[in-house]
Amino acid sequence: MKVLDAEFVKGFMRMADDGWRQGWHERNGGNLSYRVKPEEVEAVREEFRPGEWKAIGASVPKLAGEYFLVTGSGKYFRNVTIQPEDSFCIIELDSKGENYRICWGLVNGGRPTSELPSHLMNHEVKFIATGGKHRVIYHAHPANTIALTFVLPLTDEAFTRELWEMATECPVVFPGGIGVVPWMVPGGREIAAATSELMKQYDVAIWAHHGMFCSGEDFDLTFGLMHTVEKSAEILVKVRSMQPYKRQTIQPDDFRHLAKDFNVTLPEKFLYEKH
Ligand code: 2HA
Ligand code: ZN
Repeated sequence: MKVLDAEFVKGFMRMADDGWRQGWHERNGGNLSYRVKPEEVEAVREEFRPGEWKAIGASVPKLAGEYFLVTGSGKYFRNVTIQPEDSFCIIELDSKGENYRICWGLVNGGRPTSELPSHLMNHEVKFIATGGKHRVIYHAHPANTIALTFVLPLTDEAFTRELWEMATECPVVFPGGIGVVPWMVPGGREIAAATSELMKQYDVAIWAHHGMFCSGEDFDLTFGLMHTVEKSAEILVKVRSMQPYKRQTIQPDDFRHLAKDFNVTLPEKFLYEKH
């Protein structure tokens, strides 16, 4: 089968295009990666032309030998559906999880996303934490979430609680909460380590003054998670634009009742009393 005819590749392209249409991917902003299933690799392997091994810039031994579909560095999400072979690639990791090689795509040259260390370290943490269930890591620049990083305290507790309060579905969609990374230089091992540390407990990490990372089992769940967090952030921006305080909101005990009825566990550290 041709790579571009495979369902997992079509799903990847649709998600990238959905993100572009949301306005989350100005210029070359954002990046997306998917850990390809063994049977999906076999189905398209005939088109693979492996290149040179190159250093990942991080060590991910638990992902040795895995294949990833990943957007290219400097490439535009806007072009993913119309120039797929130029915009993303399939990479293979070596037996140590320290080097990668491009097997398909990026036909006009280039390399995988500048955030490859963050993507792969997040994949490794989630691979361990979910027993291999999570396959998608998504980074985008949604404006409302970024705006909140200028006005809310940069803590997991503040972001989780404020965004839970803005839409009743939120504590059900991300019951584990949200992690926050303070401003750091993007692209390197340090921000990758800080993000993957948070991904041990959360499926969402916000990068202050930059954007968001989400992890999930498939394209629908991961896109839906980013979409839900950003929608909630948009509501908070609207509320704060009307007046600086909320006249009424969902209270800690309301969340406890919701948790019981919806069978989710909401950590008590997010249900603090406000003064
Ligand atoms: O340009 O979003 O964080 C890609 C990015 C870097
Ligand atoms: Zn970014």
